[in-house]
Amino acid sequence: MTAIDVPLTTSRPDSGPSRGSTTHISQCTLCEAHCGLHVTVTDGQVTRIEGNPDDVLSHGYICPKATAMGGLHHDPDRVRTPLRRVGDRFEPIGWDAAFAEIGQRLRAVRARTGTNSLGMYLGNPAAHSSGAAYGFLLSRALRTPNFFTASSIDQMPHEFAAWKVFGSNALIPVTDIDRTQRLVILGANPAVSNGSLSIMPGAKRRIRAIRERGGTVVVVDPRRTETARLADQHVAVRPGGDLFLLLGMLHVLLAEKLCDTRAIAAQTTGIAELADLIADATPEAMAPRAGVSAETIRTLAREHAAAESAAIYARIGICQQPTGTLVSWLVMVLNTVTGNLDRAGGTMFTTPVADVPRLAKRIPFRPGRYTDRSGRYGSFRSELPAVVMADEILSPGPGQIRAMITYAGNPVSSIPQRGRLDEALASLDLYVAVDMYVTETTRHADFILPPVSPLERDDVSLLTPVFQVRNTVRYQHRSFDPPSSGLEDWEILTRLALELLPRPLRSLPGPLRSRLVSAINPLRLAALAVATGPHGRLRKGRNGITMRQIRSSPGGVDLGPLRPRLREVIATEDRRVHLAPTEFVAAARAHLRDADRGVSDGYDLQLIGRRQLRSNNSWLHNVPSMTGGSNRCTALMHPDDAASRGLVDGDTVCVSSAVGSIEVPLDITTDIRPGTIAIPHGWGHRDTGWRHARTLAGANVNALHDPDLVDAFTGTAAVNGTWVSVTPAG
Ligand SMILES: Nc1nc2c(c(=O)[nH]1)N[C@H]1C(S)=C(S)[C@@H](COP(=O)(O)OP(=O)(O)OC[C@H]3O[C@@H](n4cnc5c(=O)[nH]c(N)nc54)[C@H](O)[C@@H]3O)O[C@H]1N2
Ligand SMILES: Nc1nc2c(c(=O)[nH]1)N[C@H]1C(S)=C(S)[C@@H](COP(=O)(O)OP(=O)(O)OC[C@H]3O[C@@H](n4cnc5c(=O)[nH]c(N)nc54)[C@H](O)[C@@H]3O)O[C@H]1N2
Ligand code: SF4
Ligand SMILES: [Mo]
Repeated sequence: MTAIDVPLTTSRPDSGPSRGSTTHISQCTLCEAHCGLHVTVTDGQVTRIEGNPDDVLSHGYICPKATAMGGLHHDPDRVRTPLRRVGDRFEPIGWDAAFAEIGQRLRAVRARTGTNSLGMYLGNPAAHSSGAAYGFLLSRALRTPNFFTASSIDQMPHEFAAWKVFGSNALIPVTDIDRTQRLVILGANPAVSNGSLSIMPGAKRRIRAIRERGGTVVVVDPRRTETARLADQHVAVRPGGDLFLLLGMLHVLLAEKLCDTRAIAAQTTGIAELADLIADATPEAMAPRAGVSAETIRTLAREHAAAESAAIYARIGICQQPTGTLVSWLVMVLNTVTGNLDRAGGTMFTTPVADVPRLAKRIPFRPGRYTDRSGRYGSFRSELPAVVMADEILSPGPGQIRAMITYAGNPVSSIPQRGRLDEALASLDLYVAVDMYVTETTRHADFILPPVSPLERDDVSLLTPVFQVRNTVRYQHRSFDPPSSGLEDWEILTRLALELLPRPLRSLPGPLRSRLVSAINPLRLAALAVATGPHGRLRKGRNGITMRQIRSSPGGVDLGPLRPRLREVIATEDRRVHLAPTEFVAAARAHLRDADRGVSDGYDLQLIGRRQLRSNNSWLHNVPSMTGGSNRCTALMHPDDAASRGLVDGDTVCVSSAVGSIEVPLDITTDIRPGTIAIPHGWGHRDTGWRHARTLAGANVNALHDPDLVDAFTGTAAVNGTWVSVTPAG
């Protein structure tokens, strides 16, 4: 373990009865919410995990997944030492030997076929520790265009829209849920997910509070979700119908002069182009395409305009669509034209400790600098969409990927790829996985490099505060000392990056190298970011916060509610909000012109996703307490659709699309819109090292999704709305 230049865990004696117990102030890092935890350890075992009531953002809330932090830590299947492939088995190898051999083989591939033949995929949990920054550092050291992340099956549409509208992909406005009087949720289920890009641990309580203070909550979703149950109104939009719903709302807002266009024009451009675009998009014209009545569209618009404050919060349901970027753009437009951008109770930019929104103005950002080899996708955020990864590995020719690193990702499960990624990863000259499990993906690796468990690391997340619904900063204390040979992700990634540097740097003597690596440890960088950030000592003098303060506070430091800062952070050249980017208007026009195709090539149902409270993408099914009960991979179907196919509850059905088919049990419910079925992702773990997960039923829903069906602007996989048919299995 490289020495970390900060004190170890701050722990306080347990007030409970068991002797020899220590309770640590920690954080759950399974999702963006990073809920504050009290982790009690007795004789080396996690014996209790509770919400930290002092946590300045989660206030004691935890979801049922929090206890999995203990399950993961003690999981006998978790990889704890570096592994090297020998034939069809993995054998332990020492860290130094692993880095030396990987370095030598990476450099050999680079010498043989060039930097373009190196590739990297960075997955979701990377963003839940400081490791993410070092992952990006490693991608730079690889100097390859073939860098992919889970963002391209996730939030890229929001980033692309933010870049066009506000001038930076980092400027995604956050929903001010705690002060709004009207919340419209579009394609998100925060009661289960606890918010993403508007991070709101304890979302249910926050949503209930809106209604308790006399406000209104509306959920627009093809399924009556756990969130919809808390709302005043549920609008069962047709999958992919959001574009038309929002265009219809915009028509009403402008045609009925419900917005103060003069005030809007002062800080924006494009209002006239918008008016022109929606001239014929009447609620009556939009209703069939949206699958929502004209009256509902009209009322949604009027009530939004009339509310004291209002926010539309849109998330993954609308990103994973062919119209993802357009819908994300229209959400920004509607929030702006109703006067709800940059005001309390609307949508606002955060003021986080590390001032990413402000820094974003200075970071050079050149989208479209290069493309994938087919020329279909331009780079965005210096990466290419993950749907092309299999092709970039399998298709011969210059630039074919021959060596790959994956970090905290399971793309074989999480990406639509027509089942080709297995073959692709197996065909590489070198594949290195930075992960703590043998998964659908990492089982193909030549080396698996496991980080210590999340309960064994101290950390401060600088990324999640950028999207929190309140400005805070919190410290994650370790609950266990790491094993003496354990490395954290950032150290593994830095060691890999060093192997790509010229000889004098990569062959430094061990002690010197350790000093160099520890000099850039994340806690040091965080201390620097805090000191120089908007709340730090350099700006605020003695009133500024310090790392010492953050570390010693029992639940983090509260930095106040979101505050108006559009003028300060806007990054467009003319410092105005661009409401009508030319290419968005043109694309929206094309959609309006297109005839509605209704059903598609004999497939008569539309498949959407579904997140489950005790699942976490693909990797929590090995913790037995997280499985069973309702947490199963089933297809939700409306009783009318079941009856017309002669299907009954519990039947195993075959779900087929143009690209594949899977078998799953049927779960019949009126909660889903007729014509739609919902299946969760991340299931089907047969060929992995997850001994418990392997025994569970379930299938990989991404086998049904076509990697060529993507959001037009970002290549984000459009997994919501895939046309399928359902028949009895067997
Ligand atoms: N328990 C749990 N929490 C999680 C995760 C998890 O796996 N499990 N994953 C985390 C991650 S990585 C993320 S990105 C976030 C995501 O957080 P959310 O965005 O809240 O994710 P979902 O619950 O998938 O919500 C998407 C909703 O969109 C709806 N939908 C599907 N198609 C359409 C459509 O065409 N239009 C509209 N309007 N709605 C549609 C779906 O029915 C679903 O209710 O959650 C995070 N939190
Ligand atoms: N059909 C469909 N597909 C989807 C989605 C959907 O809604 N529908 N949602 C998409 C979304 S929003 C996301 S974010 C992606 C996620 O896609 P990915 O990021 O590719 O996959 P995960 O399932 O999150 O897998 C995470 C991996 O990281 C490992 N891991 C966990 N913690 C750590 C850590 O601290 N360090 C390291 N080194 N490894 C760690 C786990 O063992 C696991 O192998 O899935 C996407 N796929
Ligand atoms: S919402 Fe649940 S999984 Fe996410 S951080 Fe909080 S406790 Fe962990
Ligand atoms: Mo995600």
